[in-house]
Amino acid sequence: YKSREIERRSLDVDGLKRSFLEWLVYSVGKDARAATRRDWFHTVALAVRDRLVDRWMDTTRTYYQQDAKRVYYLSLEFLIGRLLTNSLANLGITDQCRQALDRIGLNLDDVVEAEPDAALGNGGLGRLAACFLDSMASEALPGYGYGIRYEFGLFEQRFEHGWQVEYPEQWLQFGNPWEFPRPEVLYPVQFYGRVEEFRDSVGERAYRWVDAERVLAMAYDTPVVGYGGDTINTLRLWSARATRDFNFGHFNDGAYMKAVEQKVLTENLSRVLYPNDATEGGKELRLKQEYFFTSASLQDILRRYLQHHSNFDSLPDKAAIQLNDTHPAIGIAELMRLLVDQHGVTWDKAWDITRATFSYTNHTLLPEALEAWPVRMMERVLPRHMQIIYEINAKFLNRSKARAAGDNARLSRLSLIDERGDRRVRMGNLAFLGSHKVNGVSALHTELMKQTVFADFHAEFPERINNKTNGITPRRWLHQANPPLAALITSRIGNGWIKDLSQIKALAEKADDLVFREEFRRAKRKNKKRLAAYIARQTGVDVQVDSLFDVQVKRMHEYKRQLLNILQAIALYNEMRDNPTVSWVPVTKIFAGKAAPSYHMAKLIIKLINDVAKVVNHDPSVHDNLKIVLLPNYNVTAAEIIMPAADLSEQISTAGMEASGTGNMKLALNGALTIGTLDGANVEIREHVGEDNIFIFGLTAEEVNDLRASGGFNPRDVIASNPSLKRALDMISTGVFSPDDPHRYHPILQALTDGGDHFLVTADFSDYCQAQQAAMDLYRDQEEWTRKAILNTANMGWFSSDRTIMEYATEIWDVHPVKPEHPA
Ligand code: 26Q
Repeated sequence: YKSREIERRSLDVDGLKRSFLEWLVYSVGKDARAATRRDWFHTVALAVRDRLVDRWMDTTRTYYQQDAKRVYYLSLEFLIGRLLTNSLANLGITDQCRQALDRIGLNLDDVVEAEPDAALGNGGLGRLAACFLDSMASEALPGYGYGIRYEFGLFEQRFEHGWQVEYPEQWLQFGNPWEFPRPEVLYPVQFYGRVEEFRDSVGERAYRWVDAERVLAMAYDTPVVGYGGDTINTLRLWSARATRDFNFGHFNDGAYMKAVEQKVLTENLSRVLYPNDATEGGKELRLKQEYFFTSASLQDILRRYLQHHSNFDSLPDKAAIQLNDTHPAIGIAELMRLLVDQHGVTWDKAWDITRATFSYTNHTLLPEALEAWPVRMMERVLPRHMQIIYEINAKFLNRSKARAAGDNARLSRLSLIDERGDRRVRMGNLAFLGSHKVNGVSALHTELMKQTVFADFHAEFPERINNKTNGITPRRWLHQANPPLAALITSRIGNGWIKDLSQIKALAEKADDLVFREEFRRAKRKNKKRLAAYIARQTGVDVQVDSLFDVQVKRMHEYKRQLLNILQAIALYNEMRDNPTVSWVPVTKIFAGKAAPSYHMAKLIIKLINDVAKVVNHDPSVHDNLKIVLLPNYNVTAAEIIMPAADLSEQISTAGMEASGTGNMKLALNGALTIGTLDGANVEIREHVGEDNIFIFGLTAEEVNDLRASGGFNPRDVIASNPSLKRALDMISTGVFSPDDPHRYHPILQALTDGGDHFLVTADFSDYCQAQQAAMDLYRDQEEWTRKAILNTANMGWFSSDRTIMEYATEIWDVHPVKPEHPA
């Protein structure tokens, strides 16, 4: 028994090896000859998990004993990806683990490949939440993530005849070794029913929610290992369970099958992640998901608080709750309900506590992406919350009325209810009003918030809006994803950068060092070879390792303008065919990204890229100087292969539309040069890397705004005056890329012409092509290109999510690092 205990903690090669063999036999239930790669993954993960548990409990106990202020990050998405490499690296036992596996005749890299990619998110917002978890743990901040344990993550994308087809993503199929089910951590969550008014013990009007349906939320905990392995925080995800009493009623009636059916329906609540990264209006199940996890999280937060306190006065001193977009914004009404209805706090006091506890991050200005739930639905699903929202609104509008001085348009814009058409609850307004701080995710985005969606609220509460420019974790996005470059950096400046990315600045002086440049290129080339092999495996296309790897990887969206990129590719293809004797810079255009299943235009753009790729890649007249690939099923794992291998980073959204971007940061940190518009965090990337080391083109946000406002833009004129654009569009419209269906791309051409080209693809085309030309010209000068690439890496230190998270901690949450205490 004693030796077993030591075994579970040992970090040396022998101890790890013995642990692996023991886990394989006694927990996975296989012998070494019969074990599959997946068995070994489970074995290694379970053994590594053992090494976390003591420190995890130490961390949790220390927070409890010190009654530390905690921050709760409420997010409907956590795009974490794989955890094995991450856990090993943060614990600092990668080498030991590799050697231990060597001795069993196994390769760590193969074992790692058997882990499914946890895709509990759509894109930027979900990945940001995952980077924040890593940074909170690495900065020793008492931070908890709360979300949903979806049984199915983001769909798996395949291409069939060039079209996107979605398949269920069954990440839990073979079990999840990282999670700890907590069947005893169970909270009731209610839906439907009605509200009854009654008189409380002192004769005051009070309300209770009755005849509601009940669902249980059960917790699953995943340890979040900080760098160095000292702090280990918790990600708590909720899973829906049917209540037992509910089923028994039916059982006694003999309606057994009905009861089981009901149970399945109830548990659908946590079945699947919604695959839209912009709102699709009004799906009831989505509203129920939002309330389900928010209510369970708040009950859990209050339970923890009440272990040390007997009233709620100091809740804001002990808990900060961050709303990741409006998806958990119903939490504001829910905390009011819990305080007022369940715990007897007075309304005004409850409101002060609520506001002091919540803060809200906005991630988009797109009007179609601002959540607005139909009042009719809210009244049915969450009747008491609808009342509370009316009450908050009435009190607020009453107060504002005095200042609005008869400006009814202004009052109706401030209202929590959109009264136009079917009445809707504006979740952004609720989140703003119920928070003490509201932040945007880049400097430009935050300014635009003040000028557009929240202009009226900003006038009312000028201190509330603040900026927190996004960041990325250097552990996953440089240290783990890019071993060749990480090793090179460490060889020159030591490994302090992993924990404090600002130190990477010291590389800047090496940009003029010929030997360093050579080694930097060699690291990039290694990564490009790895990506080339991945491309060959995934698509069958062979690409030249020494071509310019031009990368656009992100969700498929019209505003992100993959269309602009593929049009430029067609124009370049034509130039190459027209001028076969010119010595062209070989270019590989790499795309990857999923489209929301109901977003037809985005899916048509996917088909277009695949159709163009097929023609170009098989045309011998371009002599392999241009290849186009669209990689299927972009996810965190694919990103870890792609980011380190890019030469050029495409960040070409219509200015004013991309809130921040975070792929832009991952690519620049890994030594890609950016070609981009002055949008989102690109603006700040330019400031940091220097304008000589980035290719900026296109209309600015202000120019876009003016152009749209004046209505003075006719895409047909622009097309007519640009022969290469006209030719590219003509090729699409005459079926050069779709001979089987020449009219296939009519909707795209329509949008670019009669549709008014809302995303200004034609308006920016010529400037974009010039910037592309400048990039290709520079690429001929490999020394100069490498110099600029190094300066990108060296100047990206500020974009660490450690910096971002410390700004949240000091300026919004007032939470402080707490060092875990380890008992002797
Ligand atoms: C809402 C309601 C119903 C169904 C789905 C949704 C939904 C889901 C996901 C709406 C939006 C999202 C995701 C948005 C997102 O990822 N936004 C990105 O956030 C990043 C992190 O701040 C930014 O860098 C990106 O610019 C922004 O697009």
